[in-house]
Amino acid sequence: GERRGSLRRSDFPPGFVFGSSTSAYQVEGAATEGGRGPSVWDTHSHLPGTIVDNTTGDHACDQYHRYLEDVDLMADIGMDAYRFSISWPRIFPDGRGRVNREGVEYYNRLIDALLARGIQPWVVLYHWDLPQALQDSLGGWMNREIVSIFGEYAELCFAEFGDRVKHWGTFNEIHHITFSYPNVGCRSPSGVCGDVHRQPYVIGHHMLLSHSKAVEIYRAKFQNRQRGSIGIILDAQWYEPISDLQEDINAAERLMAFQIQWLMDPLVYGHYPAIMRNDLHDRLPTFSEDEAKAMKGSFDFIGLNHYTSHYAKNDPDGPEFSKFGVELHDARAASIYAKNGVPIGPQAGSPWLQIVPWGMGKVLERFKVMYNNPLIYITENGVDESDDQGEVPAENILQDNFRIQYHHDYLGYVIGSMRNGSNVGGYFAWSLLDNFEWQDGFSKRFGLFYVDFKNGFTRIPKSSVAWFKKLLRHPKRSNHFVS
Ligand code: GBH
Repeated sequence: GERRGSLRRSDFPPGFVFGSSTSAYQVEGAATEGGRGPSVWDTHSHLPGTIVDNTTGDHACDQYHRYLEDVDLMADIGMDAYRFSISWPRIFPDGRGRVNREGVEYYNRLIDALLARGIQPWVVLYHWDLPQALQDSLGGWMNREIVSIFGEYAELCFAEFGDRVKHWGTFNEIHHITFSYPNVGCRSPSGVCGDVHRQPYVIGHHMLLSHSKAVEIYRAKFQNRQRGSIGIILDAQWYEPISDLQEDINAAERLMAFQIQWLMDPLVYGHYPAIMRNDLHDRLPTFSEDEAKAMKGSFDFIGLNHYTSHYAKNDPDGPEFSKFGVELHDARAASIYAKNGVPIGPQAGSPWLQIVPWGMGKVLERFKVMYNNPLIYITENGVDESDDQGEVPAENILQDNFRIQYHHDYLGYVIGSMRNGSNVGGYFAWSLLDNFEWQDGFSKRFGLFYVDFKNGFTRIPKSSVAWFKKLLRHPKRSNHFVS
């Protein structure tokens, strides 16, 4: 359309950061190389019949061997930052104790390569790949002991990398993990399932405590000297009430609370929100006074992963208990993709992903109003092509005009939100590369670059690469506004 391609860096405030995101298990590969220990995702993906296309992340995008090439790709686009995660079992193969220097050296090389090309490393400590050893010996996130063990891992990372890493994220998507990790943890031979109606809230509780422990360590021992910032990454889609009925409006509110208030209220106020406590009673743990104190204000920024929006409908009995059904069940709400047969937005490759740019504005507005306008970075936003059998010819995928439109339109709402006062500091596209899309294996392609997994992992730019390059090639306004 008309507006397409019209975005410029100068439409964004000085210093606004553009980057792309990945995560360790989804791109690194080299699962058994460099002294890396196994994670719960290795175990999970190797169970027969688990991943839709029967693949694993053993090789993924082979970034472990190709990081220099990937850093060059980012530099060529003009990206300011790269958000990646550290594989915990690459640093601590047994989860704790013995440090694998080869793993530390890998991340040193990656960080140095980024900095050499003027790209800021944004590092996430936990993007789902728990060391299998901690699952086996402790029951993983179900055991409270993990809080101090996560603290040790975080401290090692701050000490090794914090001289060069100035942006840290503790957890990627606690909300999502707590409802999906049980499938992962439980299905692995050592899985500890426990009570499925309590488990998500116990896991989430331990993750919040682990987050605040890491922040406490960073602030006490590193932040003054290293001068970096630390935050947490939340996932939130928008839920639009399917009707004007108060019961549907309330259902949408509950679903938003399960994603945002559940985690933000502790981080801001030190306790869980009433809207969830009222329903869950003692299934929701509580924070001691000391824990609440440490939790309050334990972030410098919030990372927001946002992709899509759905309709919410009241459902007093709760939808049937299913893979992600605990949340819908407990929120007594149904998540619906269409109203009167009209989809909420165009369908992307993944069934759960409808293209609804205005939802970005709604979620940003909610953070601004509810939490006194925190600093937010959009840490993931993106869209995919389906390649279910892995047989769609590359040339059919490379012309990704719908992806250009997606980023253009969602960025339009980011700009609109900033004009309305939202404090947004940057935007990261998910993802740099097509990669291992968890349960969906390689059947969904979220990359700006196509990856030919069957032919030497060749990276081929989709059209969106040229679009981002054009957007980013203009001089950074920040250069003119150095204070
Ligand atoms: C992100 O989560 C992840 O951080 C990233 O690793 C991943 O590659 C990216 O999404 C793309 O999926 O299958 O209908 O039950 C985004 C939040 C929430 C999106 C759960 C997928 C699955 C819903 N995710 N949702 S469904």
